[in-house]
Amino acid sequence: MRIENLRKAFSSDLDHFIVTNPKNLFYLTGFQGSGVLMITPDSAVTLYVYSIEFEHAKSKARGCEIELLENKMKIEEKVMNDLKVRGAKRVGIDDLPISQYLLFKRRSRGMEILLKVDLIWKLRKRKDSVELKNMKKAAEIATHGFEAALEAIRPGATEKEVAAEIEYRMRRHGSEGLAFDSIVASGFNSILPHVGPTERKIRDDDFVIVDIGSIYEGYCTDITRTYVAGNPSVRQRRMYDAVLRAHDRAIECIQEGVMAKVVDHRARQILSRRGYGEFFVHSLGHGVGLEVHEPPRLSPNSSEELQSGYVVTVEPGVYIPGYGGVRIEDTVAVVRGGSERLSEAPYGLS
Ligand SMILES: [Mn+2]
Repeated sequence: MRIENLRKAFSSDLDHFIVTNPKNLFYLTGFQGSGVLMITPDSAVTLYVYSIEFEHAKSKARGCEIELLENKMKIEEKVMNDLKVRGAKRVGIDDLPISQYLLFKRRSRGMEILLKVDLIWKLRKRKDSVELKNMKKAAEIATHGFEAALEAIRPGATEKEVAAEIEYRMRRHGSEGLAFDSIVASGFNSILPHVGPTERKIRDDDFVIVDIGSIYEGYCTDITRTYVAGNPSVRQRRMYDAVLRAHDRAIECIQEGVMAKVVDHRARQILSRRGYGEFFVHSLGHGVGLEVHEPPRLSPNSSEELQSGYVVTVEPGVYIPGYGGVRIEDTVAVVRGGSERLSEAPYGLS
């Protein structure tokens, strides 16, 4: 079905398509590993793999024939030869390292090789019900991670110790790994949106930003909560409330047909009104799926319109140099009539 959708998408412009990116291979066939998938204008679809991946491909790959390559043969050579024999002229290719692109290009012998990264992204951006179910499960696993975080965050514990407890708990609840390196950033570290965990010991009045992601059936989640190790001060509460309000209002304006930049603007507007505008230093969010950072971006200069099935993060943050930072993030699906938060981790500073 997905392969058929891709064929429909490319056939007005291209005669063949080759797929190299492991996430795209997984999306289209169910097999994630190294190999090359060739999609033809008729019904033939071939997955080329070496013997190291052969059994794996045989058990997982659907909707394609599997062609075993001899180890001495270069995969790019074989694919380009077969394309030539088939009379290919305009061949699309997905996202790949430039070194591999050149290996294909050098063997193109008159065929045009055209980078068509957007074609598969257009399909991957819209998650189907199975993908949404997996992403919900990933979010549920991360919720267990936040329970572990709340138990582990106390004055004297290091950021690394807290991260270890979170990661262990997520594994115990079925996470296949980490969607990205966990962030546990306390005190002054919390003003750096992407740093930590370090050996720093958490102190009584620290903000602690916990930004974590689990993986289920290949699908990632990305969620952030901010806590205070002791009793939050009035200033900390004021900051937290502003970020939570920006987060809630932004989620409320997510629906099919809304421009991504409008959602970003909503959050920015609320933080500005409360005097925090200059401290919101990144964009509001990004798509999530098989990868933790996917299109579309929710940012001031995005030209994308939200569609049902898109899954995005909403993550406003305020980072005050010399003081501390707060970020609250959820993974949200665009659904008919509005949006749905996939994550259920509770809010609150402690
Ligand atoms: Mn994120």
